[in-house]
Amino acid sequence: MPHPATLKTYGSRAELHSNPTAKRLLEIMQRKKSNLCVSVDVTTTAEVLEIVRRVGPSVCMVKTHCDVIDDFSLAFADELVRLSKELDFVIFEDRKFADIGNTVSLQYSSGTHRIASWSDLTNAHPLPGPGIISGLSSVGVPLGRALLLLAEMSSKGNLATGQYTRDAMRMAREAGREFVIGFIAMRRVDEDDAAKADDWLIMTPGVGLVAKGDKLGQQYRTPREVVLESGCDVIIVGRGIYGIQGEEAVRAEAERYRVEGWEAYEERLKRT
Ligand code: 5BU
Repeated sequence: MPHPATLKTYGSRAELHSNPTAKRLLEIMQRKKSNLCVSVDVTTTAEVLEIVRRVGPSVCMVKTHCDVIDDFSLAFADELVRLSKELDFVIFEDRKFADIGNTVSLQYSSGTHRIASWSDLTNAHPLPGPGIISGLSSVGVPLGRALLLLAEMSSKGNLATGQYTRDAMRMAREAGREFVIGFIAMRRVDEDDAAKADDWLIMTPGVGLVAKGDKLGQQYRTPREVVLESGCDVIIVGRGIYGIQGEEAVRAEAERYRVEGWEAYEERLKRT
């Protein structure tokens, strides 16, 4: 039996969310025919912006690691936000918060990066317990932001498996869907009856059409495996796109992944 979320269009699922970022993301996905998020893991603001301008038309979301950018500034963040409106995508800072509620609320709102001021979506490890969600939501909810919990990871030997993954799901359900909109996971982790009653978004890194992994434990699957076979909603691709040589080639590769991801989604909608 396919998971109910995998039989609905992204557009119709927008109505099942009250969180403004979740709604906007699903509407963008439908409008741009894209379930592709590009992860822009380069170390200067100029490179980030150049890649975003190239891949922007093909993506529903751009993912950042702001702490790897040498010359990060709030002016850069302003430009990224401007591009997100012009080119119609959501910004996801992959911060992976992992501390007590009070500390993460400060890390989210303050410091050099002021993540909550420019990033629509961020993520957190459930490891510290539900206080991490409360801390982040006190900052994010008034701004219309959203959170994913890391229920699983793509890297070899990671510990987010079995009971830990189930507990992440339970923690999200108990927190409610005002702020937590889904999970980083490799498959539909929202598979029990209580979870299926709600609409959760599953976003999945470790996606590549060529390489099977890297030397540091990353593991790749194709868009088809992720979207059609595992029922995930968003594919997250980094080096597979921005690592291609040539500016025009980066644009073309993003488009290739968009088409692969969208065809897998259309195929899954046809199942009954
Ligand atoms: P890659 O170049 O496609 O391997 O980049 C993957 C990105 O997704 C990179 O920014 C990682 O930090 C991120 N990621 C991941 O690869 N695996 C995970 O489980 C999580 C994030 Br959570």
